[in-house]
Amino acid sequence: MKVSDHKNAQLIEEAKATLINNDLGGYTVPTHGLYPFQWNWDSAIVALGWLPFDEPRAWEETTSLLSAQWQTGMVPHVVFHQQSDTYFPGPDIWGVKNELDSTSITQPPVLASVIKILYEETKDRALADSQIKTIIPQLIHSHLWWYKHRDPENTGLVVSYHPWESGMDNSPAWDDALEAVPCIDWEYTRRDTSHIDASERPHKKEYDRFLYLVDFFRKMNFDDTLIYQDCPYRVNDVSIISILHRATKDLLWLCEKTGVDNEQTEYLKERLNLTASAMNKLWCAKTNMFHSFDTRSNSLCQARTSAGLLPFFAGLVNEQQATPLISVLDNWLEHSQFAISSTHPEDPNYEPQRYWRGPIWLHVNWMIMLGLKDYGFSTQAERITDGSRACIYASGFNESFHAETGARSGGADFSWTAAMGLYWLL
Ligand code: 9WN
Repeated sequence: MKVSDHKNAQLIEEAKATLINNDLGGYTVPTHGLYPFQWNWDSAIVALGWLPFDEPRAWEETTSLLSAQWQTGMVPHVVFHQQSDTYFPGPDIWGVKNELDSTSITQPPVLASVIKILYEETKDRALADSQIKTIIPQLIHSHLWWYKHRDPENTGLVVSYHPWESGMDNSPAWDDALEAVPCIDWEYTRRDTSHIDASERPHKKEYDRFLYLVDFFRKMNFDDTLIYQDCPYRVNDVSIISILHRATKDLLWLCEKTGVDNEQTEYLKERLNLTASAMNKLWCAKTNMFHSFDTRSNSLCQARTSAGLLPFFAGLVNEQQATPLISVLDNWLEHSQFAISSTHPEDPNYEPQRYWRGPIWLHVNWMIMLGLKDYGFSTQAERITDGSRACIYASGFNESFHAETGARSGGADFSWTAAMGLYWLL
């Protein structure tokens, strides 16, 4: 389904206005109030939204994020550029003492894939060439950090220490792994449920553990080695692994284009091979899907979530897996006229309105769609594109969408949804 040209033009203007209104000068907040800072994977996606109408601003979105890169190479999950009391937990709880306040964890590293798109689609070659000179070394530093610090035993599969790192915070995939984490023993006041109805947000039992982990990182002095050894939550997140894999390929493409060829790029190539040979560990022959793996209990995370389709984006689905995985996807799409829900509708923990337990997230659909196209599954790619567009037609630029009705879910006037509208759907 498509709307009239007039309606489409109106939606484009609304999407632009959303980004402009969420622009705090060099970085774009996901939405005012609920998320008043710069988030890592949000900013990467948002740069794609700026690209068609303000290229310098698109680059700036990425460089402002990279300006908070840690000396270790980690690009933090949230950058606290300026103070705000509408969000919890803020910088005081995280306790990081860097020049720029940030959290002490990271988020899915989709940035290099976005930079490749900016570089390929630029209309201002001189600008792109000058930006890329400083960005490529920063990206290499970040990817080396991922492999060396998050997979120190060279298993091929990096680990994540917090559901917030996945960006899919209360996904049912994390339920069992999170239950093994103690609860914090101090009182706190959440701010999210003063902006959004509690029925659309994670439960207290999840926040108690989210915060325990935040305390734990601070107590470990943010030391990567100690955290790797002792963190009570340590998972091979199939979404992060897939996004990192694709991003490393895209980074190596950028390196080749710009004549960067050294020991570091060789190392990254070796890492790609290592991941490809380890992926079978995340495949489940019973569900015919990929799952994350809990390295503490040594078992696959049970839930069937959209993360399990992201290996398409990475090119990590082999010939034997592609056909059964496409059957799973076809069955998934039969449940709604909209796009892929964050949890499979037949999963026992599916909740169509609760955040990452059901609602539809457009940027995840975009990544799955790109992967399907690469594999030649164009019918499914088009179906996902149409279903994603239908979400915007049904209810505008929301954080996410009710899995069955396409109704608004989460925050309104949301940057990454506006960006997906501008770059992909409108
Ligand atoms: C915690 C900003 C972020 C997204 C995440 C989404 C949500 C934060 C929260 O909002 O997470 O990082 O407080 O709920 O889950 O994917 O990056 O939009």
